[in-house]
Amino acid sequence: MDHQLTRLSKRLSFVLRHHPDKIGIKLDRYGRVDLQTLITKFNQHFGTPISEKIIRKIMRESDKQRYAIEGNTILALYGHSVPVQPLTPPTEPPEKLYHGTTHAAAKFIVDEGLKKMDRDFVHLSANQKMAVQVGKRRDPNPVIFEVAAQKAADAGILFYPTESGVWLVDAMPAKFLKII
Ligand code: HQG
Repeated sequence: MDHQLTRLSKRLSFVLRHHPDKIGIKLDRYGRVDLQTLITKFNQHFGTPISEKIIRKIMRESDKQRYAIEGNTILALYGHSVPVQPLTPPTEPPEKLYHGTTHAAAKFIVDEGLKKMDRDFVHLSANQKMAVQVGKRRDPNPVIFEVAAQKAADAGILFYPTESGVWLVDAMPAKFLKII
């Protein structure tokens, strides 16, 4: 994806995940907003204009599915810091999931487990490769945790799938985590 589209995608994430108020839009409880309203307000606020065609191009060319267009609305699929309810009901997870992080964070995580920190959920990856990518954002040689997801689900933890291979949980106690 070219530089310009990446920049627009980051701005879309910024408003749909964290600061809808910055451009004067309101998300519903699932994080959705009317697509045409978003486009109008986005273009009033930012210098580089966006259109439905450009948004669909970003969605096609991104490495990950960050947004979904649902009817006449658009939403970020994960990554919120504003409170939103997941659109999908909780689902039985695969046996294992993964989480990539920094050495500094791993020191806390082995004792405290995974906490959601600044976001609305803890993010788990469907496979090791994705976890490495997530971890590499902040550590060139990230620590990868394997999550005993099915065991955690048996213990009552709710897992919310997203279309992007990211699984969302409220928290993950240390006893279900193992460094691999
Ligand atoms: C860490 C990107 C200390 C956690 C990615 C992580 C992902 C703790 C950081 C998505 C902790 C939070 C989310 C504890 C967790 N003590 N540190 N007890 N528990 N942490 O960015 O999972 O490209 O909010 O390990 O690809 O890194 O934006 O979460 O390092 O899918 O679409 O606290 O964001 O997607 O960082 O990344 P984040 P994340 P996009």
